[in-house]
Amino acid sequence: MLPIALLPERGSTYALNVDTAFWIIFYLSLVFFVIINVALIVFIIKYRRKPEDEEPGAPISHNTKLEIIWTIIPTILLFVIFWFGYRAYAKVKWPDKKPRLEIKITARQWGWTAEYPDGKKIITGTIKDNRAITEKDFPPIIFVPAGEPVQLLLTSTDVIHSFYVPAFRSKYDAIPGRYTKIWFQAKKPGEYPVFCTEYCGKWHSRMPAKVIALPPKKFDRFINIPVDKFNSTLANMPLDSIYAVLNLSDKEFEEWSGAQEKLLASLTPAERGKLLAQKLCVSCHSLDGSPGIGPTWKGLFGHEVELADGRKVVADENYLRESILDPQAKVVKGFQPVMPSFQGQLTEEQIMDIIEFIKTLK
Ligand code: HEC
Ligand SMILES: [Cu+2]
Repeated sequence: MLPIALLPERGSTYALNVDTAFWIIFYLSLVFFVIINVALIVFIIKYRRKPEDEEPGAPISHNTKLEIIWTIIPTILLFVIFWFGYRAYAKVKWPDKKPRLEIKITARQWGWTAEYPDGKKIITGTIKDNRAITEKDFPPIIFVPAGEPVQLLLTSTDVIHSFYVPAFRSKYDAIPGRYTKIWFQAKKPGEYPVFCTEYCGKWHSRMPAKVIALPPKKFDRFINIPVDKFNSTLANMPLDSIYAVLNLSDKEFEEWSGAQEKLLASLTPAERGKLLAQKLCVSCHSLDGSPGIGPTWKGLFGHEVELADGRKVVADENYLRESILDPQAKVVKGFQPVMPSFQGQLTEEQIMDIIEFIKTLK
C-alpha cells in the first residue's frame, strides 16, 4: 500500500476486498504508465528523424513473438483484475449471512430519515450556512450492532442521492420511486461519517450524518427502547446524551424517560413544530423574510399568495397542509416546483404542529 493515508480506516468486513481490487488496479496502472512513458521518451530520442535519413527504411510487417507476448500478458492481467474486482463486488452485493435487521433510509433535499422495523425514526437536517463543517456537525442517522450484518433499504423523496460510508466502502444511490439495497457489517464499535455522494442540489455537501456502531449489549438496549419513548425523546437529542441514556440502568432509564415525556408534554404545538421545521424545512424556507429556494414563512399565514398560474389564494390552514403534502398542487409565483412532498413522512399531528409554528411568524 502507499505510505500515505489515501483511504480511511477499513471499518467493515468487506473493506479489505474493495481496497485490494483498488490497489491492484492502481499499481498495474502505475507500472504500465511508467513502462509506456519511458518507452515513449526513449523512442522519441533514439528513432527521431536525423538529417541523413532521406529515405524511409524497409517496411516491417509484423513480429509474431512480440504480438503473442503483448496479447497473453494483458489477458492474464485482465483476468487478475476481474477476479479481485468480482470478489469485492460479490462481497458487497450479497451478505455472508442473513442481516440482523433492515433499516429504511429515505433521502431528501437535504437530509436523511432512518426508520427501524419497529418504527423508531431518526431525522437529520441541513447545515445551512457557509462556515466549514466540523466533526460536531455529523448527527447520528443509524445505530447498528458492531460485528453483525445490517441491511439498508434506500429510497429518496425528490432527486437521486447516494448513501456513502467511506470507512465501510459502502456506497449506493438512493433513487426516487425505487428501492435499492446495501448491507454492511461494522468490524468494531465506533462512529463512521456518512456523506451524500450524488450531486443533489444546492446543499448537497451539507447533509452530513453518522453511522454509530454500538457494542452488541448497548445495541440491544437501543433496540429495546419502546418506539414511542424513543421517537418523542432520544430521536431529537445530541449523540452524547444518547450515549448517556444507553448507559443507564433499567430503573434509571424509566425515571429518565418519564421526566423527558413530561418535559415534552410541556411544549406548545408551535414549539414542537419549530423543532421539526428546523430539521426539515429551513434549508429552503427562511423565517425572517430573507430570500431562499422557497418563499419565506414570515407573514405567510392569513395573507394572500399569488400562484404561478395567476390564481390568488389565502394562506389558511388547508392551504398550508396541502402545500406540505402535495406541493405541486399550488405552486407559488416566482418559484420552481422543487419542494418534496412530505406525504408519509409526517403524521397529521406533526403537520398541525408545523402549521401552528408558521402562524407565529407574523
Ligand atoms: C428543497 C426545498 C424545500 C424544502 C426542504 C421544503 N420546501 Fe416548502 N417550498 C419550496 C418551494 C420551492 C416552494 C414554492 C413552490 C411551491 O409552491 O411548490 C415551497 C412552498 C411551500 C409552501 C407554500 C408557501 C407560500 O408562500 O405560499 C409551504 C406552506 C411550504 N413550502 C411548507 C414547507 C414545509 C412545512 C416544509 C418542511 C416540512 C418544507 N416546505 C420544506 C421548497 C422547499
Ligand atoms: Cu444528496
